[in-house]
Amino acid sequence: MTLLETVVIAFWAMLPAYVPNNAAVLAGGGRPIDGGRTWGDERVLGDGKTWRGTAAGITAGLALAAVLTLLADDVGAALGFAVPAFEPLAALGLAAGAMLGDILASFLKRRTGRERGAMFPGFDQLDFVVVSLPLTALLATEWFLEWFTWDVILVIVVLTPVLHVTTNVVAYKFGLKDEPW
Ligand code: CTP
Ligand code: MG
Ligand code: K
Repeated sequence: MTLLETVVIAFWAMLPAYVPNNAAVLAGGGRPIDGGRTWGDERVLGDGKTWRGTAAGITAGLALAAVLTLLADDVGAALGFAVPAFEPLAALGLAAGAMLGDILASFLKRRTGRERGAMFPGFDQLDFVVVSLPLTALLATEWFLEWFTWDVILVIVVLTPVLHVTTNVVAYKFGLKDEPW
């Protein structure tokens, strides 16, 4: 595989995990998942993790996976190398895993005294990768092993923080997000 192929496959394969966070930001609001409950002096998760945002995020990830699956053959033919079509369980692992990783990071933020919206370097950029990849490996093992080779995973770990920082700065500049991270 050339580096370009690896980068394209990594990006394509991760799109259903990338889009949920952005959809959650656009759709967020309403009832927080933790229902306002606290653990110790802090909220369990905080007002930034809502049912609506989470549902919208997972739905957006699944919808994008369905569209990419319809396009995979044609795009692969045009590029001259195959790109992944998503099995339903792979799509679910990527989309739900991304939201779960983000929720887990908020849980850890609250336990370490960080207020809602506080920066949490490393976690902010990779929380969704850390949960979506293992969950996908669990739910769709063969599919995962076919596409997520070690070089693809390495590209994801390097590419994701760059993309995350870029999209969040853009979203902040457009007034869609309260903080640029
Ligand atoms: N959001 C949501 N539900 C989620 C994730 C995000 O409703 N599961 C929405 C919230 O409106 C949130 C915004 O998207 O404020 C930005 O997401 P994020 O940066 O993850 O949350 P923060 O507000 O920064 O809160 P935290 O400190 O807990 O990460
Ligand atoms: Mg935030
Ligand atoms: K986050």
